[in-house]
Amino acid sequence: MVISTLADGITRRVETLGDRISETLFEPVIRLGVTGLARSGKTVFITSLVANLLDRGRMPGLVAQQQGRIEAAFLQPQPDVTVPRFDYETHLAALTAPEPHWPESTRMISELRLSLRVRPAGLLAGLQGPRTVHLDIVDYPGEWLLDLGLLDKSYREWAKDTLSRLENRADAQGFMARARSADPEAPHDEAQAQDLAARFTSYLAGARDLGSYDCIPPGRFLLPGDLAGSPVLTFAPVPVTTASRRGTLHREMERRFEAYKSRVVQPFFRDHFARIDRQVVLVDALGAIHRGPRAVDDLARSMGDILSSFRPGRNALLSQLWHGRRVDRILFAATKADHLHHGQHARLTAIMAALTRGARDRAQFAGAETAAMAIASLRATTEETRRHEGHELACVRGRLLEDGRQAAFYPGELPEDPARLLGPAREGADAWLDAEFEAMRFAPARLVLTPGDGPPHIRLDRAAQFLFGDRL
Ligand SMILES: Nc1nc2c(ncn2[C@@H]2O[C@H](COP(=O)(O)OP(=O)(O)O)[C@@H](O)[C@H]2O)c(=O)[nH]1
Ligand SMILES: [Mg+2]
Repeated sequence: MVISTLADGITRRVETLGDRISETLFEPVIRLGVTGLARSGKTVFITSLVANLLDRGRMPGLVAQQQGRIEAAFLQPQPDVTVPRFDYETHLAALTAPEPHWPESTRMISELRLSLRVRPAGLLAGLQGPRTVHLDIVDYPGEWLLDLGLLDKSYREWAKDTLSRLENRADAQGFMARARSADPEAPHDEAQAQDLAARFTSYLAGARDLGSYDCIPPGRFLLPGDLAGSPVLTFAPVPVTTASRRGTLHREMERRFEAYKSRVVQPFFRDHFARIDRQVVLVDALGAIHRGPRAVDDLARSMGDILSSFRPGRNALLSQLWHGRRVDRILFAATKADHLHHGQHARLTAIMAALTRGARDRAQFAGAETAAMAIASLRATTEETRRHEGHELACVRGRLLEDGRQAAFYPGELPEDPARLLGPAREGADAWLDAEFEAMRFAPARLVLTPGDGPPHIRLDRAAQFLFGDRL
């Protein structure tokens, strides 16, 4: 164990050194991580970002583009041959079809390399020819980041924490009854282990489907990929108080938990996470606000947990992997801002900024530069003002997802002061006091693109500028 970790560390060091050398001598590589909880908008973000980098007419906020220094952009084979390629063409085809639809949801890691040929700025402009900058975009589920916290825990500690988090959740009581009645010191019985794991997983899935933003690790239980059904995913928390003895349910659960850490969690952090340079975390803040104070509080907590995985020195494994290197910019972006009339975008941004500040405090984070933004990767609506009972209402209009009808929609008013939302969320209120906030799902709009333009978006160019514009 110790030896293999050490050896991994050494290989990484050599690799990092290699990266550095090739970076300075040859072509710079920016690894951009794109993460967020399920359905936060990762696939749509990457698809639209790539389309808008290939056709840059709608990217004036990207400084290198505005200065006319980007000569070309093209997709290339990615360097990591064992990671699935992000299926850009299929996703773009879905969004730009005659009857456009949102892409299928994906539940795995994937990667895409986009290369930009850029002329240098400033003093170097006259001296150097254009260089090629590679943008390696890595899409991975935010749920996986929350697994980092498992590495510092024993099975016993994890089981205790998890059971206490589930104790007061009404929908967890089915699983809790089984867990309480299980005798951890009885001989291991595979049928019982599978039953416990299945009930635990179905609680996690149910909570997610109800729109809970409270993510309980292990992240792979919901996004198993090709590990589905394997023993590393067949464990669950049961109440244990003593050290485990051979042949017991307790010992087997512990063994699988440890295997999950070393065979699933560690490789992800080593092979993918520790190589990221810049990170965007997508957040469905409007969805959480619609669901109420509890969802917003859960979201705030998850953001803190996600941010804490980027904290330098947070964990022995990571310190070893980062080697003093680290992610130096993290953007928290509230997605789907096209559900709001632009008159409310500043309020959404303020809420996001407050959540980000809260997450920094919660995670005791003092590392990378962080920023908050409200964006729409793909704008599905147009704006419209309607008169209603003598008032002017600033609405958005779009094609409804369920029946394809065109409708104008007024979501409600976000408060000017984010504390009006974050206060009740922190205090565990059941509902917003003064306002209700509706959520509506729109289908993507039919697109007629002028040559040179990518799909319509809101502030995707600013997001790109923050994330990698300084390196172009
Ligand atoms: N209106 C609007 N909806 C979006 C946008 N981005 C994502 N969505 C919605 O969010 C859903 C989930 O997006 P997706 O990219 O698949 O999320 P992922 O699970 O994080 O990859 C989509 O099916 C859309 O309904 C956007 O920019 N505007
Ligand atoms: Mg996806």
